[in-house]
Amino acid sequence: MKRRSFIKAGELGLSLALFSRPAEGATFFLKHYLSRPPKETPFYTPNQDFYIVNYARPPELKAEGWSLRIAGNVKRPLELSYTDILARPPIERVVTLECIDNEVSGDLISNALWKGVSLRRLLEEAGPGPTAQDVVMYAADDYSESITLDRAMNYEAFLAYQMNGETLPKVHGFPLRAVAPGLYGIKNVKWLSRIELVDYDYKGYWQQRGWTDDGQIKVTSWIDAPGAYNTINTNTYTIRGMAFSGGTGIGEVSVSTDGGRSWEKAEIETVPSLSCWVPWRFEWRVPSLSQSVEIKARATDKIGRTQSPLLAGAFPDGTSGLHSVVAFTESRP
Ligand SMILES: Nc1nc2c(c(=O)[nH]1)N[C@H]1C(S)=C(S)[C@@H](COP(=O)(O)O)O[C@H]1N2
Ligand SMILES: [Mo]
Repeated sequence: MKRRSFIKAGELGLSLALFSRPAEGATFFLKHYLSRPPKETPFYTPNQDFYIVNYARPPELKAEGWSLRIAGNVKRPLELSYTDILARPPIERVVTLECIDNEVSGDLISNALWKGVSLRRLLEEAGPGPTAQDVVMYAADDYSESITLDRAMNYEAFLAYQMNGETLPKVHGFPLRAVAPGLYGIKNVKWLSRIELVDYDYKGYWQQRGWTDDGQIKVTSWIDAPGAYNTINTNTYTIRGMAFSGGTGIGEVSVSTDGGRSWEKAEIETVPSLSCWVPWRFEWRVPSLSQSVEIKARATDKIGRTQSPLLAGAFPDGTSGLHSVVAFTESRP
């Protein structure tokens, strides 16, 4: 990576020298060296392409001999084998996972159809004590995280053993992982070994280091096409991308082709759940002018939260900002 950009910097000097006007030289450089093809984001991410974030080596677990304990402040502690889990009524949901480290338009986000058992159902079997506050999830790699009992009961959280119709792959948490719609990846604990209900606000590994306890996903959207510094010389062009809100569904996406001065509504696709990303598109009538344009996207969810334009890094509660892509249009006869 570093070496590539070093060579490019050298090429920049060369190509700039070929032009009398520096601005023209810069445009030439952007078009020819930094242009990136449009991105294809398939609605369902194939398992082999699904992003992975592991803090340790994935533990080698066998379904045989593995069990999940549900204990702590519950009336009837449970110990469930893999076959016990599979014997419970299954649920299937389309949920997009996003890492809290994902940059706006980054790659640490993927979408799958998951199959598993409702966490609410299992907790009801165990019977939460009246003073229980947090549901702590412990994993075989020594990771642990918590969600509130309210989150566990009322936001369709589940424990998944299948991903896109296949047995949950080892790197994604085999035999069983949590899927917590609306909450960043950190709360979606893989390789589950034990669930404990506690009467206090449990601070997991990241909370002890100042990261968000709540973990609610921020509204985001990004542009897949055009790619950076593409040249567009057709009369119309389909600007497209994706939007995601966590668990609240996308209500609206707007697009600007003038750097954010004016906005127009994009078309959004109908998707199978409120907890997955949403493809959008905008048919742009391309001006017949030789110019650079800055394209931006902005999403609003179904409960009226709008994507924040403020640039934020991942710490402490997730990135924000508007994705922007610079492209070049050309005058046409
Ligand atoms: N046990 C365990 N669970 C974990 C992690 C981990 O390292 N260990 N990483 C978390 C993080 S930061 C993210 S973003 C998601 C990633 O899930 P994936 O690798 O299946 O995409 O898992 C979460 N659950
Ligand atoms: Mo993450």
